[in-house]
Parts: sequence; C-alpha cells; structure tokens
Amino acid sequence: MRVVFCLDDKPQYLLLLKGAVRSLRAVHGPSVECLAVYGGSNPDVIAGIESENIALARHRPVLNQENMAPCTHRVMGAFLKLELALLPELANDDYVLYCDTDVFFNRPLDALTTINPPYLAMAREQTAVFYPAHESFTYLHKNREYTIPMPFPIWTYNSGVVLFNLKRLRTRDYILNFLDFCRQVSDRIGNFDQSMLNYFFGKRITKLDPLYNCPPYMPQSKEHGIIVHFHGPKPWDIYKPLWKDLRIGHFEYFRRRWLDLLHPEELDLVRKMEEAQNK
Ligand SMILES: [Mn+2]
Repeated sequence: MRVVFCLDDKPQYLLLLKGAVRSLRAVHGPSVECLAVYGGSNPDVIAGIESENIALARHRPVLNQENMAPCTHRVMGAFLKLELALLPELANDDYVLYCDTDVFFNRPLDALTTINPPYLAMAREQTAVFYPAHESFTYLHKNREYTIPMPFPIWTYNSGVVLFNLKRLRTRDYILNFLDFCRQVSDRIGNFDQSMLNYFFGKRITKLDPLYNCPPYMPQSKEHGIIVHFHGPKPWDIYKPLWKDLRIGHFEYFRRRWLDLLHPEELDLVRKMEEAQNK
C-alpha cells in the first residue's frame, strides 16, 4: 500500500516530508512506495522532493481560494488530502495511507494491509467528546439537495493519518459529491478538513488503532507507536509556551530521532527555526 503525503508552499513542510520519508525508509527499506502530492508551483519545493527520490504528483486543487470561504485560506494545504481519489497517479490504487508530513514512522506498517475500510479509517483524536454548532448541513450536488444530520455529540477522528478506500470514493463519483459538500460548508466548519471528514462520513468511518496516529506524549508511543504524529508542537517548537503541556512523555526522544535523520544544512535551518521562537 502506498504512503501518500501532501504539501503546499509552507517551507517547513518540505523539511517535515524529508524526515517522514527517511523514517519510513528506515523501517521499510528504500523501495517502499510513497508519493508526495504538491499543490503549488515553487521550483525549489519540486527540486527538494525530487532530490529525495520521492515520486511527485502535482495537483491543481479543486478546493481552492476561489471557491472556499476566506477563513480556510490560510490552511488550504490541509484540504489536499480530501482530493486523492481524483489523482491520475493513484488511479490504480484501491487503498492508500495518507499521512501528514509531521509524522515519524517508528514500527512496520505490515498489519495495515489487512484493514480494508469500506470508506476510510482514522484514529480517534485524544480529546473529549465534541458538540458541533450545527444540527445539520444542507448542500447541493448535481442539482439535488442533500442534508446530513449531525447525530452528535461525537468522538472526533484525527485527519493526520487516514487510510482511504479510493476505489470506493471513485465509485459513482462519490468523491465529487463529497467535494461539493466541502465547498458549500467551508464557511461553517470548525476544524477544516478534519471536520469535513468527520461530518460527511460520520458513522461510516472505520476506527483505526491509535498506535497508527500516536502523539509522542502518549506513554506507549516509544515502544508500540507505529506512526508517531507530532500533533501540536513540531520537533523545533521547543520554546513556545503554548505547547508546553504537550512537550512531555517521549516528545524529546522522538525529536532527537527526527533530528538524527537530518543533514547538516537542514539542522542549521532547524536551529534557526528554534531561535526564531525566542524573539
Ligand atoms: Mn499533523
């Protein structure tokens, strides 16, 4: 099963992508199949992906600044993952594992191939139950009105790691129905791409073992975490008071292991990012 990452032009994404793919290759060997989906056109980003021998899919996002609410514009890159079923590069893949770039592969993914979710599988967010602000969402698709009730409160699933059944999403253009939903509710959605997946798919989401999306502050992350997700503080966020409560447990251990994957000039960049927080 291919591992897919998405990135836009935020410079730190390229660095995170390199760390993630190097950790994946350390666990599964250099021939593990992965794909970087890039929604921008910066030649430096493209060169960075290619120099790392990562297959590249350039994609012009269907969900973009012209058709999405202004409140989403600063995080447009987060919506790319919702469009994977449209990519010609993935047309022959029934299932793919999407991962954020802020992950570290700690253990083999072998058992994942036995999970064949009818739509998608995600692990639960490490938070309390969530009460959405809306009772239902109504949207139009092919001139027909659809209403999705919110049977909540719910536990939210985290969109940092998503096992997508692309075959299912491509069937009868289901993906286009979903993207119509995303466009039309983008002004009222709380947590962007994550809320769109949770609200639209609801009870059709298959529960993924939390070890596939394990924050480094969880006690089990070091020994058993399969995919460690720098959810909250990134490896260079060592000073920001905001993330203090999350820099616990094995955060420092995984930060070290991530830094060990970097080349000297990349480490210089990380030092600069660390120092910038003190100013
Ligand atoms: Mn993330």
